[in-house]
Amino acid sequence: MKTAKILRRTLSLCLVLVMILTVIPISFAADDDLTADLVTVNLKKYKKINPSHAEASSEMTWGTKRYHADNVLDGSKSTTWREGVKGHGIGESITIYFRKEVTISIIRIYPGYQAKQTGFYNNSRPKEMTLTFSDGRSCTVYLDDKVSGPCYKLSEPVTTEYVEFTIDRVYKGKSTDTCISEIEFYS
Ligand SMILES: [Ca+2]
Repeated sequence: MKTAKILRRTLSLCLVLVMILTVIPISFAADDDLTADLVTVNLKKYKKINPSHAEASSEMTWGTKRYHADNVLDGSKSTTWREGVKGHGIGESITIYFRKEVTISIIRIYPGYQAKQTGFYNNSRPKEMTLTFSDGRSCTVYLDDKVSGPCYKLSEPVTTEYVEFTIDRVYKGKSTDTCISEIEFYS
């Protein structure tokens, strides 16, 4: 009888330990699980962040036109960054730097070359991009194929020195070159 009691207590203790060991890793995983979710927001409730500059893994030059990285920060949807490698630019990236660490809540992206509707569909547009922050965390944004400036809310505000956008998948245009017209950040 006494042995049965000890056995029951031991089993109960083991069950509790298993439950604790299962829950602990899940709670740690949840902390690292950063996401960027498409949202409709009133941007007037957020403060716009002024970046320092942009650098890209490649840029296209065509005649006298240079489609450089800083074109995503000039406030004009008629100017664009255009990656400059052969193919659709899968794996190419553009990095936006800030003067000091900033805390970002919302990221707005104007994908493709938004100068004209024809310019948009003539060039390739990002469909999926990985965003990487200076603390090493990253998340993915999924973009619709239309002339627009969708906003993405981070699952928690991220303090960072830069944001790197890497092209993972694209909507193919007549030209293989992939473009981004503007990127904005809000805290
Ligand atoms: Ca621009």
